[in-house]
Amino acid sequence: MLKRYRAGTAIIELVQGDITEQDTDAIVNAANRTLLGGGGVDGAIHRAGGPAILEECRKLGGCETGDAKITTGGALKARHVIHAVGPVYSGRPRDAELLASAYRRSLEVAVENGLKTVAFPSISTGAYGYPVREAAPVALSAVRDFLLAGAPVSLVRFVLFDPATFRAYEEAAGRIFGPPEEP
Ligand code: AR6
Repeated sequence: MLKRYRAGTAIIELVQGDITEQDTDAIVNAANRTLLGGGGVDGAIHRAGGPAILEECRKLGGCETGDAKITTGGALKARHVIHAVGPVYSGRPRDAELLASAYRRSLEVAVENGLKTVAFPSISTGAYGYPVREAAPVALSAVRDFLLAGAPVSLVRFVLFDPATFRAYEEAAGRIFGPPEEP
């Protein structure tokens, strides 16, 4: 399952799958403020990437909510992992600001490191409880706005783990971008 949209000269893709298998320049981790690992996609990335990632994370001194920091990709196909911290859902307007910031900061860190292709999971919609129907338009709009501002990133791929999450992003993308490009 692959849906493709355009934002300026960049491509935004939605796929259902496992982010640890992506061959983009960077994959983004939905981390917590300690950056010392956890469950969900964080656990999967550290398992697949091996101990080198955690060793680097220990030196980063944590990360604020809405911010992102980079390490190498260890044994992953992706050469880099960008560890982003989304908000724990509270139902307040600030949630959307912090979630958008986590996406934007991840892309800024990618650009600072010369990276052109980035894969994201659905940040905050697992353990952090952000309803995916609310999170998807925030995530897609934040990425679109960043790309439309002329950032030198050619591909942003959302790698969505389960069918319900994929559908929520597909519906939001239809509202934001219109119909997907023909395959
Ligand atoms: N590939 C892509 N997406 C995945 C994968 C995978 N391999 N595994 C899970 N997901 P979560 P959060 C999806 O809970 O809500 C951790 O303990 C998952 O189905 O991983 O930001 C951290 O250390 C869901 O759609 O992240 C933090 O403490 C999405 O990834 C906390 O969880 C996000 O779910 C962060 O919570």
